[in-house]
Amino acid sequence: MAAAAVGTWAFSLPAVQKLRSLLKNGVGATDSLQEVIADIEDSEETGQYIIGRGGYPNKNGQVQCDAAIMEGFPGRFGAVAALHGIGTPIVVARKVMDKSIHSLLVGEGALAFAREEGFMEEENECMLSQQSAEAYREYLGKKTNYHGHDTLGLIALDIYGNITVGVSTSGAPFKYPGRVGDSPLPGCGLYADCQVGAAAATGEGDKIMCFCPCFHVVLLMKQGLSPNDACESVIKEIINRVGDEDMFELGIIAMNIKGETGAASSVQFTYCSWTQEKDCVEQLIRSPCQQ
Ligand code: SD4
Repeated sequence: MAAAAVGTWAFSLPAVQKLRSLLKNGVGATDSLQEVIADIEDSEETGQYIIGRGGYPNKNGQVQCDAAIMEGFPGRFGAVAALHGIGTPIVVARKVMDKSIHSLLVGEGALAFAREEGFMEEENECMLSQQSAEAYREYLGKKTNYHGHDTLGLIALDIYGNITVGVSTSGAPFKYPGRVGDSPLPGCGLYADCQVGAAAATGEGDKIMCFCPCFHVVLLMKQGLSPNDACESVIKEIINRVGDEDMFELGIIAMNIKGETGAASSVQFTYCSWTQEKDCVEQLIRSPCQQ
């Protein structure tokens, strides 16, 4: 079977390139995703894209992360939310999927579980980068809200035909402590079905979670729509419901079980895609969907 990978935003390019090499070498979809997402979470540099270490802290100055992973097999899902002090939240989410009787752990409970699984809790200072600490100082000075919404979402299909989707974010910058976005919520920030495909979302999570867009995209692919058409149809339906004026930032990537990829967005959106058939990692741009 031909493998494939797709990721949100231009900064997912190195992750999709690495997925290409892992998947071509026969590494499974879930292991590959965990590895590339953890690399990005743990890097201070990519924190500016609202992910993991170096991500923007909450309004109390603490970095709290959300991460989730979902395999296509029914019930294979694990997530953590509002987790602090851990550089690779996706790895904890994977442990929740594999080892816990629960699916989603939050806050102190998620941290306690991580400790039990052997993760070392780090001081908050280690989770901040120079850039995010500076941004926080500015926020404290001006109390202005930052309006960036990046988030890493990745989908991988391995040569054995398994599909997995993973999402990771430090959430809305300077958020209320304990705020959880769309990313760790199944159907909202991500969804996968081994007979159909998978989807991942990025953008304004407080709004996104009201529409379950990833479940909807997978449902439309099940009804025969291509990944591109399914994403576009979901975005347009939401625009129709809320109106142009009130539409919020929402980008969706999707892949069907044949390894075809697609995306759509309410804003200009870059995503990265690779299919084993073409064997070329591409950065593709989607213009904002119109009603
Ligand atoms: C969230 N969708 O938590 C994620 C990430 C984001 O501003 O875009 N944050 O809402």
